[in-house]
Amino acid sequence: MRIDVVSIFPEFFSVLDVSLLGKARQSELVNVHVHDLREWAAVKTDGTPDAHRTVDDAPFGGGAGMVMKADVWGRALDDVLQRGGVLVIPSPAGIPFTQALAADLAEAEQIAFACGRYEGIDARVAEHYEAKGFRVLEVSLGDYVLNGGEVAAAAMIEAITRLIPGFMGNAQSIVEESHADGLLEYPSYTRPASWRGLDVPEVLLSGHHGNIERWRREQQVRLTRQRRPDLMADHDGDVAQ
Ligand code: 6GU
Repeated sequence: MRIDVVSIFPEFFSVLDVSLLGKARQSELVNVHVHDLREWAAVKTDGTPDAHRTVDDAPFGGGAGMVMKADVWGRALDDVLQRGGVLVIPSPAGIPFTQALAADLAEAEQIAFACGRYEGIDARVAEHYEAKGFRVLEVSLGDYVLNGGEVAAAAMIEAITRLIPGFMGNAQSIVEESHADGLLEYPSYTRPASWRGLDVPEVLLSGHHGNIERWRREQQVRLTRQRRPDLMADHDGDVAQ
């Protein structure tokens, strides 16, 4: 997989060099290229130079904040977006980013992340690339507002790349983790069996695999009901109602 990120804060993405993702980059399962949007702001569409390398302007219709310019984004994405690539635009107004969407995007040949700041990117940019036949997704991490798309893109890149086959050491831990089956993960414990007066649930020490599996499923349902009742609709027939 190839990932391109375009941002006015390319240095932010040094976080991708560390952790598991750094390993995947070295193994060339994923190729990440980070670009500075201002590279495409030095010369205007009419060929005249822009010494300030302006990337934003006031919104038509008035209102607070600035909007990122379609012409600058168009020049950048014309260069960066490959044939068959998916354009992802992080936005608090986007569709929800879920494990299912991450798994879907893990199959893409290329993903280009267009990280906007301020009040977002001129809406014609998404419209243009959609009309050109690209898959374009405006995607939100959740119902809160970040200053820009950078943190969201980094989170999405981590969630997507760890699903690329061969990336994770232990494929079973992907099958069992939170959200893989629409439920939150069961609680985990390790030694010592007793710590500050708190004991590990007896069943986990029993060696009885059937009972352990049943207990873990009950815990998944209990935690999901308690913390994420919105996820429970798909599991109405499950244990421990
Ligand atoms: Cl994708 N972008 C911004 N700016 N804020 C967000 C978000 C994205 N997801 C949640 N909040």
